[in-house]
Amino acid sequence: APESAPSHQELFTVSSPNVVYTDDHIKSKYVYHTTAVTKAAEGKFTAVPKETVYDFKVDRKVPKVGMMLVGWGGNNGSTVTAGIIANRRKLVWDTREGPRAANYYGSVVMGSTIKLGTDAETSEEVNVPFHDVLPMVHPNDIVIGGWDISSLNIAASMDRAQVLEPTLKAQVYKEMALMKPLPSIYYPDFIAANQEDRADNVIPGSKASTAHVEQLRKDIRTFKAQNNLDKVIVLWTANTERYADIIPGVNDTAENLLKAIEQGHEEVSPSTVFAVACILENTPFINGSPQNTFVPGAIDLAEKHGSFIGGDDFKSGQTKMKSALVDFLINAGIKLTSIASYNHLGNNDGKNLSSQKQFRSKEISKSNVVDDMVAANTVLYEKDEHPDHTVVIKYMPAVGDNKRALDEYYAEIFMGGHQTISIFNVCEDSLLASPLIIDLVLLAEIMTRIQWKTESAAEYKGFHSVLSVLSYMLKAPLTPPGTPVVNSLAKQRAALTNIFRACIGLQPESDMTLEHKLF
Ligand code: NAI
Ligand code: DG6
Repeated sequence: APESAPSHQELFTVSSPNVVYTDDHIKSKYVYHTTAVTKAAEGKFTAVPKETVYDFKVDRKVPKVGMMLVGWGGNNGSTVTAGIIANRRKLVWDTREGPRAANYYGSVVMGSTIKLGTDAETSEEVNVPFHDVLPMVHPNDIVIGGWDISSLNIAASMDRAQVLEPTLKAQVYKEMALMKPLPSIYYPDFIAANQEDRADNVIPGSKASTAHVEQLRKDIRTFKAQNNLDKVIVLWTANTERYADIIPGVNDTAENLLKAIEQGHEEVSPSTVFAVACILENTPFINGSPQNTFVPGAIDLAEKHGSFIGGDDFKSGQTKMKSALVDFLINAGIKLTSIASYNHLGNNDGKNLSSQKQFRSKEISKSNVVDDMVAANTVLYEKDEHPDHTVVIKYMPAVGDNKRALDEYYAEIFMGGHQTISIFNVCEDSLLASPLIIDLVLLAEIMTRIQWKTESAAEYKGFHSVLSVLSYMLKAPLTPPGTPVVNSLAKQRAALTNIFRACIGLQPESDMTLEHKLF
């Protein structure tokens, strides 16, 4: 693991009366423009431009960060660990197609750029790496740890996953063999019965308890102390659980949830116990699986403690395509009438999802991803009208982690015609999910260092506990209670980049490029 907190070199500074750099902070004054709409008579509207002035403050000190993965010994956990080590050590390995070098492809933060502005002399676009917009942690500097109900060390887990090339594995094996997952909590009813044979590393007790919460809190504190960390982020990349029933008096409020845990209520899932432990430890917790970890009581608890939570379910391949393609079709005025999404995979995730209750959690998160785009187009769709949408997942051991996803989009076009788009997407699922884990950790971390206030307020405060800004990486974005869910991939990315820009006093990227049109 890296020895000390890394230093960060800023690639650019913003020169503006609205932006101040101190040794510790970047402070910006930002005018946020919105449009308030009121309904007038006969279905007409009145739109009134509004301005709100916000002060943002970003802590410039890049902390030493630890990432603790729940399900560390799984395909995602072992793959992301090997990937970070390979990048840290700048490894190159042979493949049948020639040498390959470590990279962070698939990570928005590490692999993409944003437009900073236009060159003052040439008027050409100046783009900067996303990672350089704010002082962010570098993934190579992350210390990795975590829990798994399987006792295999992470090198052996990497073998079990069958994702990476043997020539790469050989170079990281020794280091990863020393990585041992902490015992975890296992309540058999929540994951598929076919997972039982790997559960040989469990903390005693098969239902929620305060002792479990306290043990997980202790694990986080110990990991932090042993590695001299400023901060820890915890991420659930363990098996998909079944949904927990929402029961009044049990998991509907923070108080009831804590009481239910104390009383060992059987409807409190392991992922919720992890969430509660993290919230009480003021450690950001992200759920990469689809189940309803964040029952109302957990959200309430996070709000009360001002602790960050984010979820649900990594959006890696099929759904990412869906949230881009459906956005395109509907915004192009094409009436999408059905989506048939089929996929098969042969890894342990597929095995777990072959059980009906766990599949149901995934079916829900994969199915709700177009609702806002459909609802927004009142020209194409009547109120409550939806395209047909079906999701099928089959377990096919032979293909391992190489998931096959087949999608058919069927749409109505001009004058009663039809358009059918078929997509066949094949890729190693864990190689898509691993960079998302990195993005989620880096983004959750920087969100702990951004504060805001209105002009008149005396004190700065953090963003809302529910980090909807992570939506780009998640299939079923969790948003603050009562606020809308945005599924359009383009809007999710714009929200992220424009919030970052606001923190350095820059206007949202409008893509108007009037400088190229008005002269
Ligand atoms: P996996 O089955 O290989 O790994 C899950 C790990 O979690 C296993 O090692 C298992 O022993 C462990 N585990 C189960 N219950 C646990 C508990 N209570 N505490 C600690 N460890 C526990 O699955 P994989 O492929 O790594 O995926 C992980 C999760 O991410 C799944 O829920 C999957 O649905 C979700 N996901 C994966 C995506 C991908 O592209 N790979 C995309 C979207 C979501
Ligand atoms: C098969 O659907 C297994 C799932 O875990 C998915 O691979 C995972 O949720 C990724 O889904 P998507 O739709 O983002 O590719």
